[in-house]
Amino acid sequence: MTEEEAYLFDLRGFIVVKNALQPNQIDDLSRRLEAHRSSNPSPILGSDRTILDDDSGAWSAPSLLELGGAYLDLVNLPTIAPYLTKLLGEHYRLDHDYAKIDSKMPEREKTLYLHGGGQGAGGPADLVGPSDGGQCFYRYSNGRFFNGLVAVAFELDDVQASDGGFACVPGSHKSNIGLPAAWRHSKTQAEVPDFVQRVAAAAGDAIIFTEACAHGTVPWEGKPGSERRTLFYKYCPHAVAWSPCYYNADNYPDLSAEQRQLLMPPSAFGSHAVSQRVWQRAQDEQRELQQRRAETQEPT
Ligand SMILES: O=C(O)CCC(=O)C(=O)O
Repeated sequence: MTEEEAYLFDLRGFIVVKNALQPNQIDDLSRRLEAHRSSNPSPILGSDRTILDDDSGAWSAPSLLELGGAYLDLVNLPTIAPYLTKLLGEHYRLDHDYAKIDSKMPEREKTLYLHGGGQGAGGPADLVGPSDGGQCFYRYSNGRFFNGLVAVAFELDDVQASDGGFACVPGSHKSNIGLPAAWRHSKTQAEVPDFVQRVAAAAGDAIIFTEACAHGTVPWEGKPGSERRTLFYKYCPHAVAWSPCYYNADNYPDLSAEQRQLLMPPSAFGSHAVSQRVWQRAQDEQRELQQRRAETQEPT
């Protein structure tokens, strides 16, 4: 992270990393996503959940990691990893992932809903968490960044600012006053307040933002038939969790040892050997439990 990028991240709450993905990676990600969409009418929302609950919507959707190939590479991409170390410290963890596809939608489904913002969270009704449990904080002190959740949005398509897509209230991650309710929702682009910055990006760029910055998705008004396909990988410091469940690295046999460590559940010691052993034991016990349940359900 250059001095200029650090300055801009602290000032605005986001930066755009140009060409974070190589053309062959964009092709691979795009091909696998389209293959999945063609056989699955409801696209993956993410993420892998060790505890599956069919009623819980997004929390029970499969992870993008199931698509394999470059989806695994994104976990610890060399063009992005140095930024994450700077913003989250050593031993940060991947908390959740999902794909988002923006296109012309019915009116009710395309509202810009600004969330996050203020010191920690955006107020009692905020999507990022009704209370500030530390999940979305932002701070810079002693020459270091501290973030509760850092999002990396990998763009697979070119997006002009006027098309729609990622937008935020620059600087709101340091605001002392929550976002006024009147500005939280915009049903059309015309309603979007003028202090909201719409961020353009090219295919292969990554927008890195702190979840503490008030942000959302501007209603899509790109060319007819156009889409914005964005892959979100969101990371926490090693002791922080945003999502209620954790990855099970055993579900993805092609992960490297380093990638497996990034899928660890939160703990004070990060991917320390002791925490790894404890987590391994928990996973082994869960597997055994599932096996015993299956055995007892078998017809006699
Ligand atoms: O569409 C976007 O880039 C913003 C997505 C968003 O609001 C989020 O990831 O919390």
